[in-house]
Amino acid sequence: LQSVIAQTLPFEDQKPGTSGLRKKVRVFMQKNYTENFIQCIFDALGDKLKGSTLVVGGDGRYFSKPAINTIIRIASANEVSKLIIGQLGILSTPAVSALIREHKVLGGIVLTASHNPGGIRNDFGIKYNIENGGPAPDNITNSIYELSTKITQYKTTPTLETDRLIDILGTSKFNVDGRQFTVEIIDSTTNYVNLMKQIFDFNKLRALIRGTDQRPAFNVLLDSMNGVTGVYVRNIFVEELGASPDNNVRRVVPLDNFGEIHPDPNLTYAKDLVDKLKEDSNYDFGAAFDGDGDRNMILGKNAFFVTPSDSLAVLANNLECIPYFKKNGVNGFARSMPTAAAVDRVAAKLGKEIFEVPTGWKYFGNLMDAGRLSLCGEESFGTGSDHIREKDGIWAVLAWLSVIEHKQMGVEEILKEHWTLYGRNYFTRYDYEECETEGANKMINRLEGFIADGGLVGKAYTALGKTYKVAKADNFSYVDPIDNSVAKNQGIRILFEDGSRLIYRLSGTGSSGATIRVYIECYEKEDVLTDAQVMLKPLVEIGLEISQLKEFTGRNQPTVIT
Ligand code: VG1
Ligand code: CO
Repeated sequence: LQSVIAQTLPFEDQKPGTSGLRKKVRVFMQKNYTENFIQCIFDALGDKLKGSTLVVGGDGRYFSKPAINTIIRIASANEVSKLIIGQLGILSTPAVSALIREHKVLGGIVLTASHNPGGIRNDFGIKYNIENGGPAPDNITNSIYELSTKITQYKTTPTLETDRLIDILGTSKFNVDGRQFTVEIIDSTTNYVNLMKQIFDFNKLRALIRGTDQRPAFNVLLDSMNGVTGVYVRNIFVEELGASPDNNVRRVVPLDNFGEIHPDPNLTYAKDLVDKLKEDSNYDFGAAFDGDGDRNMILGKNAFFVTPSDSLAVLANNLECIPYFKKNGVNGFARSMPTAAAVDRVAAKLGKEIFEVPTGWKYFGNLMDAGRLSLCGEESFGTGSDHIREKDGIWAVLAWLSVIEHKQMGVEEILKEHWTLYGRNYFTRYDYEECETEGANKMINRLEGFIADGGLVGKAYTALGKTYKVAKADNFSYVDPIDNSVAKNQGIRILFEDGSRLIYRLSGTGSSGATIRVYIECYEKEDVLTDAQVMLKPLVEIGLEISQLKEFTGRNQPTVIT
């Protein structure tokens, strides 16, 4: 086969966001749009690309197959020596990360827009992961973007027959320009399932889920939301751990449009699961995952909600019951900046290092590689450890079940015990999705003005009888402790004297308009059982007042509250 050089023109909008390039499917379908971006990824890798192996796969959303075929042809022409691809293009984001590490390859390309809706009218995405298995750091995504603004040609092998190539397990070898090019189609779950077996005690988990002579079965309901985790859930929970395919799992067949739902595990988009647990008190536990399998939501009996910031803290406090940590020890903990600081209290008590990084999993990778970080999380339903370099929804559920098995306590009991010991960091996030960009930018600019002129500091705000005084206000900036790289303007923070926080950010994962996120947090030592929305109401009002969000966006209500 002979490769050719195809002429092209740059697109102006190929700047990767928090987690890769995400656009409407029709944007990716434009002539040369996907080709350009793939070529720019390869060009950004420079000399390392020649002779390399890459992993390719994704959540199976609409447009995955044509995108993978494009990657195969362009990779072959760019002297990549081998692609390892999940059958039918299916690999969860954590599974890609695990494969890159297992096979010690140069990197991987993940085809997903994660929790964004899929299907022809919705979103597609492409993300590059580096050799540690984690999302490419800013310097690489910036260089991909730079290249995309200048690209004039790409290399491809148009005659390489890709039809049904990814459907069947096995290895195909091609001769391209006199070099050998290999495509290996692998089972989507084998490697990941083996990794989970090494980390957790499957015998104990099976006893928990199936019950024993002494104990009834712990009744779980796992919701894959028609996303990629379905295949992993069936394999791990049904086949390995003996969960019932009828009663313990739901929506476990991956669909390319996620059945027209928003595959985002939170109280709004996974309301279906919440309602099921409320209706049926036979369930002891519920969990949901996002489209690409890196997010998780944990619920207890009657849909008792565990906020992700608390989930992280509880796991941090109980890691010793998981074989992986027993063997490897526990290094430090970390959270993204907007995540509530519950885990900080656990770190202080256990004498562990704690890191606060910008939003996005890519900022955890260096700390893990340096052996400083074992467990981390984000308020956006992301939890994970240094077993891979992505957050990991299934891992989080297995970790929670391990803690439950070890403590022989339910979810709500575990949380209440935790709060009694540490106090409670109340947290909520208000999302205003797809606002008009102009108004959202004006709002943020005005807040930035307050920070520049120092005007907020010392001011007192009162709402519903509570008064908060501003101690500090800034735009979060992070210096990576390992490579000293700097990430600026990562979110506006208003920090109050009592430790409460208000944070404002614009989302970097949306595909249209501007999504504003407002993060609200306070801490209570004694009063730990109040409803979070009630407890945080005064701060929410103050947050709206300071930002004038309603005036700038015309929105009276958030789209999603978590
Ligand atoms: C959101 C979350 C962030 C998360 C990112 C990717 O980013 O807030 O915490 O890391 O999504 O998650 P943003 O910029 O929209 O706030 V997912 O499951 O894409 O992989
Ligand atoms: Co995701």
